[in-house]
Amino acid sequence: MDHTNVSLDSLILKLHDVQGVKFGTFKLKSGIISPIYFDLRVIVSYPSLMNEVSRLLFLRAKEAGVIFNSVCGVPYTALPLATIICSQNDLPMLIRRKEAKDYGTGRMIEGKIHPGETCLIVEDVVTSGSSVFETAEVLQKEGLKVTDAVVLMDREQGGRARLAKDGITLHSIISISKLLDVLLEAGRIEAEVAQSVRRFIHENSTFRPTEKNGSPAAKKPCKSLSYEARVQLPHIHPMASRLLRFMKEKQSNLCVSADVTDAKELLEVADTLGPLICMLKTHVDILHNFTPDVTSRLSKLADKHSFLIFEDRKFADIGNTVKHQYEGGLYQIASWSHVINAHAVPGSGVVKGLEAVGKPLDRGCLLIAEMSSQGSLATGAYTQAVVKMADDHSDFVFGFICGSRISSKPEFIHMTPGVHMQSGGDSLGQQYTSPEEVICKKGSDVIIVGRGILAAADRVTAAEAYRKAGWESYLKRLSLTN
Ligand code: S5P
Repeated sequence: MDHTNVSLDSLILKLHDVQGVKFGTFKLKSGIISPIYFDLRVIVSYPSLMNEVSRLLFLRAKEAGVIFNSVCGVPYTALPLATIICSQNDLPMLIRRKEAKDYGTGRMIEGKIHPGETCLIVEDVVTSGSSVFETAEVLQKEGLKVTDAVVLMDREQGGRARLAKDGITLHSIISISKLLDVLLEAGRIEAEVAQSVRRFIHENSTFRPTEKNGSPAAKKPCKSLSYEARVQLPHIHPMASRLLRFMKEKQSNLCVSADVTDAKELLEVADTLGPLICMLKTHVDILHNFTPDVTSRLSKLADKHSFLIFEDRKFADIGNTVKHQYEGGLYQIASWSHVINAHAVPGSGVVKGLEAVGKPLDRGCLLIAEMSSQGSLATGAYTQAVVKMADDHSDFVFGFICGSRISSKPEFIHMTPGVHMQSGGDSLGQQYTSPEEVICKKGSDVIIVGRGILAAADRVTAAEAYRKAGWESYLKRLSLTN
């Protein structure tokens, strides 16, 4: 038995000692009669218990490889737990107000908010997941990301599945099954009591997942799965699987953004950098000398060097219009570009329109969930809504343009632009992050690099440096999270 198990068993017994968990007949807020009741508020009267719970919550997040910048406790019981975690681990804390102040700033969150950063949620008990979700919503409205929550007790009544649907992975210290096992073994409860609690939990689930990805591999967060393991996922999109294969074979998570205005130069970039990249991103509408011949040559180069072509058209109109824009016009994008992207702002019609054209051709689409440019409006609740749209259209959408990992589903590919070895940006609002930050810290999968390579005196040497940096960051991430 390892140390964590020993302390977990004694923690369960202590919680029972202080009547944090009770058995009997209890009328819940919903009117339902429950044979078990948790009142974890009592633990504030037991400092050593508070410290132990806080230590285990933090440890759980670390073990799961969660990457976060700040911590927020769901009011009220988890507030002191978050305080201890932050104080002992030197982490910034955020406090969610239950009610907005009617004077001063009227803020719902106290503490310094850095939009774009990730906040870990801490909670005492999760039943349906709604309290965690409400806190996540408030944080997201302020531009923060919420990817994970840690909880002392999971009542196993659907909270985990419900939160997963909203892109939040729940990590618990104690499950109700474990609690019953330990109390039963210690002679604290009778077998019939345990049985009636199990039946009650089974019959009172608040959420029945309808998602298709129930395999053990699919449940592991993507940051700890290798690219090749993700190829094997049962519900992986064929385009994601093809890309992950190229990435693995070429040891490259580099997508070059070939933002050049001359067709000959575009083909030269594709041919010389082709061996180093998994994807080539184009903006064909900036070419001054576009002819259909350019795209047929580009397709041949993609075959020759094994990379995908991604026309960065950013479709953003009603379904009927984007259908025409994708299929026809001067560029006939659907006929040669493996991957396209779209803004979610028009609603799901944009995806449906694109899908009608792209699906029969086995194409794939990325949704723009966040942007690298200063002052981008694609944050918080908008980003979450994009993740939901992707979930709802995963037959065609296989990933995101984003700044960091925004979905816990390993089937989705996260691609990040605004990447440069040197920090800073340009005079028009572009903001740069390093390959290591993007892949290792933010948990994204692919770096998109334009001027970092195109503006270099020797593009091949620069591309190789980015390939190496991206790949080594990925290997580092794997070693940190496994
Ligand atoms: O948020 C975004 C989304 C995209 S697709 N920010 C971006 O910069 N892009 C694209 O990535 C942009 O259109 C350009 O083609 C590339 C970044 O180029 P760089 O030269 O700044 O690396």
